[in-house]
Amino acid sequence: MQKFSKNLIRSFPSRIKKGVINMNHLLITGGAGFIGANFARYVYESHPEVQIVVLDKLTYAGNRANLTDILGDRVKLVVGDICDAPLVDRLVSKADAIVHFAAESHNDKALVNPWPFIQTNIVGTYTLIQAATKYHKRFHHVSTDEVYGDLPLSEHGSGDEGKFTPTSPYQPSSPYSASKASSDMLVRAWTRSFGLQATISNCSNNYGPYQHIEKFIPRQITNILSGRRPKLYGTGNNVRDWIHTNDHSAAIWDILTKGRIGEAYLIGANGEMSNKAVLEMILQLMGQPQDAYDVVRDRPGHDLRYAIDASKLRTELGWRPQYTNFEAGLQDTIEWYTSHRSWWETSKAQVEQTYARHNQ
Ligand code: NAD
Ligand code: TDX
Repeated sequence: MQKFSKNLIRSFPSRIKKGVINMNHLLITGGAGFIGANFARYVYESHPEVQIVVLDKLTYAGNRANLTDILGDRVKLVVGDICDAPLVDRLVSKADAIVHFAAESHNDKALVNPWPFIQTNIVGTYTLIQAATKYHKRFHHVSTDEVYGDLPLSEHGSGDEGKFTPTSPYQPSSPYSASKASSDMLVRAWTRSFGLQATISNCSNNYGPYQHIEKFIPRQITNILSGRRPKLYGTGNNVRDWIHTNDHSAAIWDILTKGRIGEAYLIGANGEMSNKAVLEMILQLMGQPQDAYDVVRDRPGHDLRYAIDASKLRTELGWRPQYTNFEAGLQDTIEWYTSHRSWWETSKAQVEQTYARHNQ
C-alpha cells in the first residue's frame, strides 16, 4: 500500500483561482464564543450589507450575551449543534459562505476528557464540509498554529529558532491540537477530492474581550480582580505568540474575500512572549507585586513555543495587524474585564474549583 509522503500530507492544492463570491449571507459557526463573537461583531460593524446567522450550541464556552446587542434584523442566533446534519444542511443551503469557528478549544479540558473534541472538532467539521460541498458554498476553516506542534526554546526562554510557515509539517502534540489537525486534513481532502471551495487559517494565541476565563490571560486578570492569586504553569518559560482578536477578524475577512481557494494562511502578529513575562505585565498593570502569583502543576505535554511567520498573508493579501502595542492591548483587556464583572463573576468559582481538582 502506498504511504502518504510528507509532501502529500503538507500540500494543499491551489487549483482554483481567486473568485469574487457574494458574501451577503454569512453562516458563522461558534459565533457565540470568544473569537467567533468578535468576528461577528467585526463584520456587523464594518460590512453593513452582510446578514449573519450564527450557529452555536451554547456549550459552557458559548454565551448569548456575547451577541445580545447586535442580535436583530441583521444577526440571528440559531442554537444548535454542528454535528446535527439536517440542521447544518438547511443552514448551509441558505448561506453564501460559511466561516467555521465552532470547536472545543481548551487544551486543559482535552487532557481530562478528549471525547467532545473528537466529536465537535472532527465529526462537526465533517458534517459542515459535506453540506458545503453539496451546495458548492465557500467555506473558511478557522484553525490553530498548534497543528504544527511546538518549536524549541532558546536559553532565554524565547528565541529565533525559526517560526511556523505554511510548509511546516503537521505534528500536533495534544488531544486538542490533534483534533484540529484532523479537521484541517478533512478540509484539505474535501478540497482536493470533491472540489470544496475552502481556505484554512492557522492562527496564534488570541487575546481580547469575551475570552472565556479558563484561558491564560483572562484567568489571571479575573484572579486578581476576585482576590485570588494568578497561577503560572511550570517554569513559565513557555512562549506564546499573542495577537489581538480584532486583528484575527480582519485577517479572516481578507482571506474569505481575497484569499485563494485551496490555500492555507498563517495568522500572527509577531507577539512572542513567555508566559512569565505576560503575567508580570498583568501584575504591573494591575498594581500588584511582581511575585504575587503561585507556580502550579505544569500541563502534561506542554508545548514549548509557538511563533508564526505570516509573510504569505502580508504579501499576498496586504493584511497588517493594527494592535501592535501588546501592553496597550492588554491594558484595554484588563479594563474590559474590570467593567464587565457580571459577564464572568458567576462562573469564576466553578472554573477555579475545576482547576484546583487538577492542582492547577
Ligand atoms: P471558544 O471555546 O471561546 O468558543 C467556541 C464556540 O463554539 C462556543 O461558542 C461554543 O458554544 C461553540 N461550540 C462548541 N461545540 C459546538 C458544537 N458542537 N456545535 C455548535 N457550536 C459549538 O473558542 P475560541 O477561542 O473562540 O476559538 C474559536 C476557534 O478558533 C476554534 O476553532 C479554535 O480552534 C480556533 N483558534 C483559537 C485560538 C485562540 O487563541 N483561542 C487561536 C487559534 C485558533
Ligand atoms: O492558568 C494558566 N496558567 C498558565 O501558565 C493557564 C490557563 C495557562 N497557562 C499557560 C499554558 C500556555 O502555555 O499559558 C499558555 C496559554 O494557555 P491557554 O490560554 O490555555 O492557551 P493555549 O493552550 O496556548 O491554546 C490557545 O491558543 C491556541 C487556545 O486556547 C487554543 O484554542 C488555540 O488554538
